[in-house]
Amino acid sequence: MITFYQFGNSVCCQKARITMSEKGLEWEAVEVNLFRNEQYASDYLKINPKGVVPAMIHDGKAIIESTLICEYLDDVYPTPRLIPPDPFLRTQMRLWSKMVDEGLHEGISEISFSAMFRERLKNSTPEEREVRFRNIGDPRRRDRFKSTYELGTQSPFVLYAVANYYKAFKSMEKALTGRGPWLLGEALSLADINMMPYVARLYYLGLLDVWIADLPAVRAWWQRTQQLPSYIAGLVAPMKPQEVEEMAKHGPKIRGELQDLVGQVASLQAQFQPVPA
Ligand SMILES: N[C@@H](CCC(=O)N[C@@H](CS)C(=O)NCC(=O)O)C(=O)O
Repeated sequence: MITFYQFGNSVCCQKARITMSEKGLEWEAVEVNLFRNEQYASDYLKINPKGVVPAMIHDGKAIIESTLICEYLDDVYPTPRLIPPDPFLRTQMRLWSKMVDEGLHEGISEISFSAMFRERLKNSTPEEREVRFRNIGDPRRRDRFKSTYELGTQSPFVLYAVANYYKAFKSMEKALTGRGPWLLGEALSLADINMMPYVARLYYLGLLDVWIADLPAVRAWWQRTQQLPSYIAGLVAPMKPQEVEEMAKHGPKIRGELQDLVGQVASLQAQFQPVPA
């Protein structure tokens, strides 16, 4: 029996739901409304002391961190295998989860926040805002959050977000060119599933082509992904029409600014020179 604590449109919840769908699992969903600060409710903190979604209870044990939830599911329900058995390929698969956990997750929070949630937070009550800021225990996370709240796309954290996506898409293009159809080759793996929600969010914000307009292999991967039944069941189907509308409405407002930032990152990359041996 799986109990899955989630919030509809959260990227890390989508990742775990795609994994569960790929394996044909059934689960009971419990909504933790992040806009009502339910992630900080004392009962929920007993399950996930980090005060974030997702969390999963399986056989009475709480499992947190979406990357670990997906790996746990693959260990416990090995069909179909989403972690390659080959040790080298496993390291390749984990490089993609590291890319998400060490860059894209923060990146998409910054981009989504500056496009949509910033405005929502500005319109929330001073009490709700106060709880939000007070409960960011980690100093770096607090600085990031405040910076994007105050500066929007002018926050340096949005530039870092754009740069992380730039690197990720270039790596995807390289991995998929002349190979594929999936990131590790023939078989779909957690490498692909890790990336899907982070690409999908940009798509729904109307911003994806800012990065991938000239990356044909990534575009083909994205077309394939959109046909995948587990992607549809785990990400598309649970989305509410108003969430889709909100993304489509607010994303394009920051498009020009993001295009400028991509240009800045590209010229920085162009200055990179390997040191001759
Ligand atoms: N590394 C964590 C990140 C979890 C995370 O940041 N979740 C977001 C939603 S995608 C959240 O719950 N945010 C609530 C908050 O920041 O208060 C994971 O992958 O599970």
